[in-house]
Amino acid sequence: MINNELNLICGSLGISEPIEEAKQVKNGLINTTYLVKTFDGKKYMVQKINTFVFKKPDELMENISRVTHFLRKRIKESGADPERETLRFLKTKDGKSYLTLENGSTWRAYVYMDNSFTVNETEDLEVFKSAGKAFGRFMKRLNSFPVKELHETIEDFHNTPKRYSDFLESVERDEAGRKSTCLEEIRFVTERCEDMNTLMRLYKDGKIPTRVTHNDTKLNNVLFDDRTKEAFCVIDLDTVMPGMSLYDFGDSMRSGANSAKEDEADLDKVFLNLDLFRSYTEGYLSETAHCLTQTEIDCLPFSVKLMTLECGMRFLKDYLDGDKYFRIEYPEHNLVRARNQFKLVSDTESKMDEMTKIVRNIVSKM
Ligand code: GN1
Ligand code: MG
Repeated sequence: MINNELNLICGSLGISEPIEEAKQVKNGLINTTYLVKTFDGKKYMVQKINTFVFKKPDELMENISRVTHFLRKRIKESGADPERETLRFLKTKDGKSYLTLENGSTWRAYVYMDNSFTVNETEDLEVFKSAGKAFGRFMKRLNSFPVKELHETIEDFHNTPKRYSDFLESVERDEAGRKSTCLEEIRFVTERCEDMNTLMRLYKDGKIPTRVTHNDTKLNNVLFDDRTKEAFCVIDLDTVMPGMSLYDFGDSMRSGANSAKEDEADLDKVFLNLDLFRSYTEGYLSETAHCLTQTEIDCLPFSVKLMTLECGMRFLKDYLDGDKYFRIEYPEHNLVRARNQFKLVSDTESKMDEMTKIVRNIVSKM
């Protein structure tokens, strides 16, 4: 059944060969992704865009087209291979980079990168350092991109104070009748209300610049090379928007420097691994130190706490709303994710001084 639909989609996106094999890839929590192999041996990633989350796929794809076009030029200028280091999306006959079917579903496809792999979590310091370099390079290469031309694909995506007020509304509404089951977690968030505005205040005061940011820098959003084991291409460009560099740094640590998976229920296993923190920071700053401002560098440790708190708050909000946003595998899944993130926040709070020392030490050696 799905193969018939995929054949139709691929055909409309200019892939004439029929599909030999299609496998669902279960990495993301939002879109639905298939790795498709056609009979001529070529491979594509075909994705159904979640239009509940991404309400304007045209603007989303316009952002992606502009950013990948710009990256391709920059990569070529630097002597690297643009086909390897950025994604290439397929086009319909009318030159559009996505397709809406009669049933309303919206699809797009990009060329699969051969000899690559993704990592959901790692203890390997070199792997994580390499991810830091790749996300740093991504920001550096887009440094001169005209950021005002980008659409805000999800409004207020990392606007933490706004996320906090949305969260409080969900608590008040208690739509799924679950509030009584998570009072402790709600308190965890409200006790930290002072933190919500910290970065936004600096941003509004002009102390932190607007940059082109990825906004979803999970470790599994970068591809690694099978042979060299180096991270070479940043993927999942749906949330590329104007933002703060600190969103990307903090979110990478939230996902990659967590000693456990983001939905590990045994909280004793959840802590911030400082060795991983150091490695990623070394990789990231080796690419970006010259373009980051002192305030951005000073806020790196705090961003880890804030992005983790924000994500935990989003999971808890979704639990309170009745699981409308994130894909879940069992009824308490979002609550388990939220608890996990809050444990990581607590651990991060106790390690703030050490993180600051690590950042200073790295910068002093540059
Ligand atoms: C979502 O789909 P995925 O896994 O790449 C979410 C991120 C969250 C992440 C948590 C558009 O990303 O913001 O940090 O789940 N993406 C969107 O795992 O909301
Ligand atoms: Mg993703």
